[in-house]
Amino acid sequence: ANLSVLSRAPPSSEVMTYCPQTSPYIRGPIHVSFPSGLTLAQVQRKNPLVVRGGRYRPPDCESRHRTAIIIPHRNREHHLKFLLYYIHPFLQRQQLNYGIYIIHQAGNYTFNRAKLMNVGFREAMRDEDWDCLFFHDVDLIPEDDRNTYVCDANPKHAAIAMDKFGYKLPYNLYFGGVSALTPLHYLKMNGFPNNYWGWGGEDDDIGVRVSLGGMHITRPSVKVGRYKMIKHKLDKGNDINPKRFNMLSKTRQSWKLDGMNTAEYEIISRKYLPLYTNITVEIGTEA
Ligand code: UDH
Repeated sequence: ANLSVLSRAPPSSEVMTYCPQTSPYIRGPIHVSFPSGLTLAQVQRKNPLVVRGGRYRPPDCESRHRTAIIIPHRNREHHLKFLLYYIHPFLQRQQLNYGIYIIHQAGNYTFNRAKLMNVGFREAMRDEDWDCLFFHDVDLIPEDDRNTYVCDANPKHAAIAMDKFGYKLPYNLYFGGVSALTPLHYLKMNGFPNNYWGWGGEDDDIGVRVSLGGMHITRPSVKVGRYKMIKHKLDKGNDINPKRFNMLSKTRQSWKLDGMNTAEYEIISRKYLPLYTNITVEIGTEA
């Protein structure tokens, strides 16, 4: 036996019990603003219990949930700073065992949000047996901590009410922004498509995959699933994808042939930073 571990085990009277079903630290609405001059060092100081790789577990009870946050990224460091500032305390108030993953697309070739999610899924699952993955745009800040970052029995679209859409769902099948799937959900729908390069379409493809995988979309209430988007313009290297409507009309034929089962990429680096795990990946170019 590993004696160093045994000697650190707490006496049996102090064995950790599960956290309560509902966290006592949840407060409800969050006022979101963007303080100028915020630094990552400040975020680190405000979150002393977050450890290497952006990991956390409640200090006083055993969490009921293991959630990985997967964030597709390139050239949005200023958004990432604000997201980390809000999301770490948010997840801690929910008493989650969590980890934050930034999936950073290497190079200057056209951005591919959905393929980066496939990378995030596979690479996060190498670290830990996560029971829920939150696929999360970098520019969306949750405005209510009753929007719990845990999975449902079906894939959950969490960003139901975004400020840019007047805090309403823009259309029924919308699955963009923030969504939550278990590993089983993810594999049932063969993950996300790899072939949507540039802006648009991939989130609708993912929404269709949910039903093709024999599942349906669940959502929190509009009162709770509120998000503020950090305003920005379309990025360089992420032009609107003109093929998106044509591709979307073929999801039914393509979903089993393209997805998690065909995601090819090369990991450039994996860094366990103080507030997140950064995975830089080469995802190639359009066929
Ligand atoms: N992302 C990056 N870097 C990029 C592009 C996208 O990190 O260069 C990530 C980031 O997590 C972002 C997500 O991909 O939140 C989605 O991309 P987006 O923010 O460009 O998409 P969204 O629809 O923004 O939220 C639309 C901006 C205005 C476009 C108007 C087109 N009609």
